[in-house]
Amino acid sequence: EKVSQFIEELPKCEQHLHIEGTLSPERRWSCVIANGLQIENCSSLEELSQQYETEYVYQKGQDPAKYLQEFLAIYYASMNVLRTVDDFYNLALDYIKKANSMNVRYVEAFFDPQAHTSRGIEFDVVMEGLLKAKEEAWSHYGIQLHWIMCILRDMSAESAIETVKQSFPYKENIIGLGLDSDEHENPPSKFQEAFKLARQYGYKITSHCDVDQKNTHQHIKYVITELGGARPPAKKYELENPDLYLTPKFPTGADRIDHGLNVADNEDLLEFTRKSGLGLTLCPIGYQKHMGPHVVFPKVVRIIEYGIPITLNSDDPAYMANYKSEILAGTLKGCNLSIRDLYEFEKNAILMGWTSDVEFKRSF
Ligand code: ES4
Ligand code: ZN
Repeated sequence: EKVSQFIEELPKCEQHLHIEGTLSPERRWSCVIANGLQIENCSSLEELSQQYETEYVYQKGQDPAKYLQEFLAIYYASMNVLRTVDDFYNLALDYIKKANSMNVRYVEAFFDPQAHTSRGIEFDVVMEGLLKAKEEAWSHYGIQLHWIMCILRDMSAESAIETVKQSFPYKENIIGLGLDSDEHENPPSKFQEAFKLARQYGYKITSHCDVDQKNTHQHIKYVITELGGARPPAKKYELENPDLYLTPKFPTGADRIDHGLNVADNEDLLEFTRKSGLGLTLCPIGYQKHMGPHVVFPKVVRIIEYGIPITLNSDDPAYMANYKSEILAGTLKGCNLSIRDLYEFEKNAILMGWTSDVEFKRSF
């Protein structure tokens, strides 16, 4: 009908997507074959697809508090098949083709280098594949793809610093540093030094503030006010194009918040977040699976009505079974929004976007 046609045609952005979370059963199986590997209890693509549909999706009755840990266990085990430059290139290009089919034109995607280096894959192998895909995304599909490197917060602060240092030769092709993986007992403050270093390299800064975590409000406040320390002065292109960039208002802290749904828990936090000038990358359809729509959608509505800029995103679409277009349709319905709202969220994404390409932003 009319709404789905509007969604299909709307030029769209993606700002909260883990590229490893787009690993389809088909691509995973082709890596198994190409690399001469085996997957436990699985001898065909059909069986693997079956696993994705039955075991990998959140099951009703599973403990919601353990949702993140259980998801991450599957996510890391699954990406073990990624070994070569071609594997990373194909992984990313599969997503770009999917994005192109949905008219997603601007992408800032996460990757998790430590999930690969910790199992013996060279940092350079990961980067070579991802950067080749970035070039192809632009030259062949006209999609701007930018990479946000993420630190695994359940690994050490030292490993984080080491990883940021490893990324130095690629700094022109890494747009930001993020923080993901298991938030339990892993506050953002643990990584302050790594994030300060990232700022020296010119990276923008963001962090997951996952939903309903222990000390979630503290973590959100820390990310907003402290993470990465002093923000560098605005770039010339940012100052000259204030209509194209969201301007963070506090002198210190992150440039964005990933998730952050719990800002809706109290008025103080809502007010504080709005004052910060930061935007949130929400993934409402992902939360809704384990938290239930009656909890998630009112919080999303509260954040929107408070005037905090948000974008709608798909997080780990191979496992959460929803890509961008379904995210928009599902959130529109769940929050009782209008297509005008969806248009505004894509406009927010452009404002929140970190690219220095003002021409592209203006043309969007
Ligand atoms: C993630 Cl949803 C989520 N949270 C934290 N870390 C992640 N890595 C991939 N998806
Ligand atoms: Zn995420």
